[in-house]
Amino acid sequence: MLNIAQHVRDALSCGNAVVALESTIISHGMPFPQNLQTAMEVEAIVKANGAIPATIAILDGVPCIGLNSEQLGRLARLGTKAQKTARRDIPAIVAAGGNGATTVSATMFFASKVGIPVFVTGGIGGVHRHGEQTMDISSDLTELGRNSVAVISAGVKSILDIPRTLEFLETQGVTVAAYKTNEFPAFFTEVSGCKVPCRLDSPEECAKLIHSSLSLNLGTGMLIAVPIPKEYAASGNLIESAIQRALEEAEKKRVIGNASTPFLLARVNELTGGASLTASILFIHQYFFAHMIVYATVKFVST
Ligand code: PSU
Ligand code: MN
Repeated sequence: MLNIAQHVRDALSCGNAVVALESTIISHGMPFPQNLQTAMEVEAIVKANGAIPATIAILDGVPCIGLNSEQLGRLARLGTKAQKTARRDIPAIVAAGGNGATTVSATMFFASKVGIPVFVTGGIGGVHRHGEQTMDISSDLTELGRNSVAVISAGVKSILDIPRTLEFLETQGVTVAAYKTNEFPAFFTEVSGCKVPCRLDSPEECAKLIHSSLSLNLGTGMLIAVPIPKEYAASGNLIESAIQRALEEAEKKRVIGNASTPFLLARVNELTGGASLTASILFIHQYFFAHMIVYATVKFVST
């Protein structure tokens, strides 16, 4: 039922480093052709750091672990015509032979199935604002509680309720750490007002943490958050103000459920005249450099 790309299969069988990448960020995160360009650049950064990228998506009903450039192009062109696919959506897309762009939860599920221990992305889902009433809590969080994949990300955007997201992760038994900071980062800004239980200051420390979780066979996932580089703090703060406005609009328009994240991100982009998209792309590149530094030693420490 799974199609593992040959280069990913080879790397896994030789014990070489493989990094999982999600695909909702390609289909719903930005328009064509920026999405394709970003996806290709991100794969190139992973390769430049000595690992094999495995972008995960469902094409014609087949879950694909690792996409070739033609498949990546197809997904980028499909854009939002590909269905945003969280864990719960997987059986329906497969049964219908459809095209699904996997969120963090579905990507983690497939990464764990084929034995990829590390997954790098931009922002993950979390507890939505007013989640205590709507119960809109991303399945990314429950997936982190049930799969032993380490997700390295830029934290959680402030479109979400960050304190409750961290509470929920604690309940799920997810190890949460931040890189060279005591605070959990909020993607566009380094500060969220929330302390993390674990701080890591070097790639070696990250690698040891991942290794200890895996060797103890905890079975739960891990979130390592890498904050925005200081030089982008100013533009990050501008985007933060647009986020507040987008949140008010979403509430008035009663945008709910899985339409909420794409609505908010698109609206923030409009409100900032495209700046948030440009910044996102830039930040994603920066994060990938930071993330890959983290990843580079993971394999070394774990063997
Ligand atoms: N947050 C972002 N950018 C994103 C997403 C979340 O800052 O692109 C995407 C990811 O694919 C994530 C998904 O896994 O949205 C979460 O959606 P939901 O809140 O519907 O679970
Ligand atoms: Mn949701």
